Amino acid sequence: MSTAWWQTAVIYQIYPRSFQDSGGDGVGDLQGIIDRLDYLNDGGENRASLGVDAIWISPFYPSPMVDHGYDVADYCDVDPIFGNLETFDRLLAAAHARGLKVIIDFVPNHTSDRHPWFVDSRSGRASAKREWYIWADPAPGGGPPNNWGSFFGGPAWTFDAATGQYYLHQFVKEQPELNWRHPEVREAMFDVIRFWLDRGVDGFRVDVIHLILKDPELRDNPPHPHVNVDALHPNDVKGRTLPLYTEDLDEVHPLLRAMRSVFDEYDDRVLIGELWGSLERWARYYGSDLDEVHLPFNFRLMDEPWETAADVRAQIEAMEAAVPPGGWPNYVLGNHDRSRPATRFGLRGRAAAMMLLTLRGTPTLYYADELGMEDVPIPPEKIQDPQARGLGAGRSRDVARTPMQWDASPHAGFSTVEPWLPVEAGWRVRNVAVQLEDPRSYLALFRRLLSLRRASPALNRGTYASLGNHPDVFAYRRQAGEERMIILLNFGKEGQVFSAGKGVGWLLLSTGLDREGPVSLDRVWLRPYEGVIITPDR
Ligand code: TEU
Repeated sequence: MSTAWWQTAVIYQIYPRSFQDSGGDGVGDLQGIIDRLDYLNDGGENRASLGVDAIWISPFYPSPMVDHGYDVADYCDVDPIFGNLETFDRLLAAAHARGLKVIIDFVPNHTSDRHPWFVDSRSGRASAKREWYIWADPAPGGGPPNNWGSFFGGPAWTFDAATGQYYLHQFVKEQPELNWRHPEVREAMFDVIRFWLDRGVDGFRVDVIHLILKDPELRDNPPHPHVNVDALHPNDVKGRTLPLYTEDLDEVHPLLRAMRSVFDEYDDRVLIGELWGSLERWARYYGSDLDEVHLPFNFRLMDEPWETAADVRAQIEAMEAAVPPGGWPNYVLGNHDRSRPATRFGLRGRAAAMMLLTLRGTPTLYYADELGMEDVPIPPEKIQDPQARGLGAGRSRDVARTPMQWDASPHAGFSTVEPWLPVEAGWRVRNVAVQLEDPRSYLALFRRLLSLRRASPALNRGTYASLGNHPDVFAYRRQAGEERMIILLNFGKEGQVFSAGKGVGWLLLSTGLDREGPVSLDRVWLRPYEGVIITPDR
């Protein structure tokens, strides 16, 4: 089987506001990313390099930043806070010189309300761009056209007094939704994709691809049959309903095939889709002929609660069974919308990291998760996230968006001034410089895992098979040709003796980074929460 670069790659997500500030304004920027590329991949043998293969940069386009860049005012430029197109071209060249691929974000569902298209659209009902967005008359008797709600709280409709109609927005009201049923919208947006692919980017992560079409009749979503309305935030209109007419419509698949064909005009580019849905619905986004997205983001390990090894094994096996023949899995443990994995997994965090980097499929690693960064409590007056304004401080995503911690200097080496979000209190000990010196740090574990994965076809492209059904130890084998790797992850609080076969194997790596050497495969001792990688072949 021939392997595409994005199958064996490890993707590193950069939230550009928080990676490195080079301009001294407390917000990260593209030059900052250039300055830190050697940390990610120096293209050589430098031991300080993490060794990831691709970066995905969250939006850096001109934006009023109401949703921190997911409200795009111009798809073909760079916000001055991040640099300009020339900085972007230098970033791309510098990354490529190191063999590092660059994936950027595409936000097709909505623009900013400052985008010239929307300014035109709302200028009058006769505007040539009126139908580029989703406008509707008030309901008979007044009020929003239907019961659709916003992910960020409140109704998904805002009234425009000047033209007497409502426009749709399933996020903040400053994110009006494009009408993808309009052929001119499709063509304009496909040209945006070409603009960046022509520039040399290696692919896109596409925001909420399951939302881009909605019911043309604007029917009410049905009430949610199971939700406890009293437990919802009073403003959570959306949570009271099932998104039958707003998400995952069947017609989205032909549209994604058309989008994919734009990528196929170029060599070797990757299309990654962000979407949520049941396993069966999710798997359809590969396309019936693998002709939609290359990688539909798989958030199951991030979103599903898991307490035991049995839970995780069930998740992985169900996912492996759902992926269509020839489709390639992927795994995400953390991103800019969710609580940090080190916080969610606690003592199981290192074993979870080992799992992410040894399962079959492309892993996406969120910046600073390699430091074991935890959620950072944000004082109420410093909260930035619009989701917190709509649904309460408990829903703030800021906790996972704080500045990268490079060293023990003020502001953790991220900036020379106070950053846009506070640096975690423990930055003097939890930072790249300290962890590079500590052979047992989280960062040391990630570097070892990445280098093992890179060198091992079994790990980076091999087959997957579960081993046994132990309640606390999640065990599996990866294999490519003659090479085999056995991964044992003890998610339980007790030590375990696990039988992984016969004969003698070689323990290559423990999550404690404190042992290696021969082991009897029929009696592998695992400490509480310990994960190990063993090769039976040495
Ligand atoms: O997120 C999509 C999404 O569904 C979010 O509602 C997410 O699940 C929620 O915020 C979690 O608390 C994407 C982006 O990743 C997110 O940052 C944007 O705010 C959103 O789209 C709108 O573009």
